[in-house]
Formats: sequence, C-alpha cells, structure tokens
Amino acid sequence: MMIQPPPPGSIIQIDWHRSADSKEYLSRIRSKKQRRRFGLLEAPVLPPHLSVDTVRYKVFISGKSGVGKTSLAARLAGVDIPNMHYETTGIETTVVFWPVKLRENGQVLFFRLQLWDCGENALRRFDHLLPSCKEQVDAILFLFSFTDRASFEDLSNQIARASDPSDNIVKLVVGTKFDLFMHTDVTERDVRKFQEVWGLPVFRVGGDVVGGFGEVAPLLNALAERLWYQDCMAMGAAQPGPVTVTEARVPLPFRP
Ligand SMILES: Nc1nc2c(ncn2[C@@H]2O[C@H](COP(=O)(O)OP(=O)(O)OP(=O)(O)O)[C@@H](O)[C@H]2O)c(=O)[nH]1
Ligand SMILES: [Mg+2]
Repeated sequence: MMIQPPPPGSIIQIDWHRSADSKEYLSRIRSKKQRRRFGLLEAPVLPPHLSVDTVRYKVFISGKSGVGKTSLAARLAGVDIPNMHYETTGIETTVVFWPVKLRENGQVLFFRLQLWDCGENALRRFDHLLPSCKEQVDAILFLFSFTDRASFEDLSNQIARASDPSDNIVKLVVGTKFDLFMHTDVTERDVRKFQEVWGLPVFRVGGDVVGGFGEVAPLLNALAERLWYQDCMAMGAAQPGPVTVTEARVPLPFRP
C-alpha cells in the first residue's frame, strides 16, 4: 500500500527546535556545546516533570561507496565527518535521539533512530549483510552525491534492491556534498525530474558539521514525521490523531 505522506509540518511542529519550549529537551542530547553520544543501551535522562515517551525506529542508509553514508550518520549524530574516505568494512550503527512535538495535542516524544550504515563494498561481498539491514527496517535513506552523477543514476537500483513498491517503509532521498556546488554533476532539473517520477522527497546536505540543530533538523523532522504518520496509518487510524504511544508502538525488545 503506497501511503501518500501528509504535507510537511502537518503532524509535528517543524520549527520547535528553535522555540524556548524545546530547550530543556534539546539540552538532554547535548553536553556543553557538543552533541551527546548515545550507546546502544543509553538514553537521555529526563527529570520527572519532563518525562516523555520514546519511540524507536531502525533506519538503513543506502548508497554507492563514497557517497557519504558514514559521514551522514556522523552528521546526524552531530559528530565531525571523516575527512578521508575509509570504506566501512561491515555494519556500523549509530543512535540518534531527537525530540519532537506533535501538533495535535502538544505531546513531546523522543525519537530514537538507530542508523544502520553498511559499507557498499562489504554489502556486495557478503550476502548476509543486506538482509540484516532490511530486517524490520522502518525507514531507508537513499543517498547520492551531487559530485557523482553515477551515484544519482544508481538511485533506482538502490530503491529496487532495498524495498518494493508494496512495502510501507518510509523512504527519503539525500543528496550529499551539496557544498561542492562548483563540481556538481547533478542539476536542480535532474532532482526535480526525479522527484516527479518517484514521488520521494530529496534533501540536500553538505559541508562541515558546525554543530547546532539547524542543519540536521529538516531531515530529522521529516523522518520523524513520516515514521509517526506511517505508524498511525498502520494502526488503522483514519487520521493521525491522539494515539497514545503504547498503542501505536509498543517498545520493541532490544535489537542490537
Ligand atoms: N565536501 C564534502 N565531503 C563529504 C560530504 N560527505 C562526505 N564527504 C566525503 O566523502 C568521502 C566519503 O565519505 P564516507 O561517508 O566515508 O562514504 P561512505 O558512503 O560511507 O562509503 P562506504 O563506506 O565505502 O560505502 C569522505 O572523504 C568524506 O569526507 C559532504 O557533505 N561534503
Ligand atoms: Mg562508510
């Protein structure tokens, strides 16, 4: 079933990370000026009056070798991106927490996104890696690099390999190295055409990680909003409404 996602910002408050109201929550995923890193079993510690539900999702990052999958995982976690390309030799996971405020009832939720980053050459070499990346996956980020036309042309293969039209996995496309616009190999027109054909949103990222939430908020919010919407639909709610978290998504058993 192909679900048409709602217009951006109709379910969550997309500018919430800029409001005073979000400060207390965002301070839990930051220490000093840096983003806090979370291990597999760690979570932000909230005082009782801020206690909120956490919803957990698995996100697979797909794309040609060198497009910047490992870099995107670092960027979303607020860590400096690697300067050099070191092929990822297997699967690496990164946990990102992101607080979101629902429009409907003003409820705050922590999204726990476990990013699965697998080196493309390892993925091709070892047959068991792709199935474990795809297993119970909630969302896939399909990456291409603005400086590598072949990676853009490879998107349809990536999409066919990791998903099928009837699944209800959230799918987003991310164009990396947007900072290297002098060397761009993929035009705005190409991107627009792709969006028309595939109906998938395309995000642009690039440059050094400067810290702060502004640069990652659009992508994290879009991901959170679609994941939440997908869950509400799967619950059979006609409208994504005030569904309680326990109904919508029973916390999963620990999945490393
Ligand atoms: N200028 C610029 N360079 C980037 C960006 N993202 C990634 N890079 C560079 O691209 C190179 C490859 O990035 P990786 O993240 O290691 O690539 P990967 O997709 O994980 O590659 P595999 O693990 O081999 O599949 C590195 O040298 C990064 O510094 C970006 O947004 N801007
Ligand atoms: Mg990598």
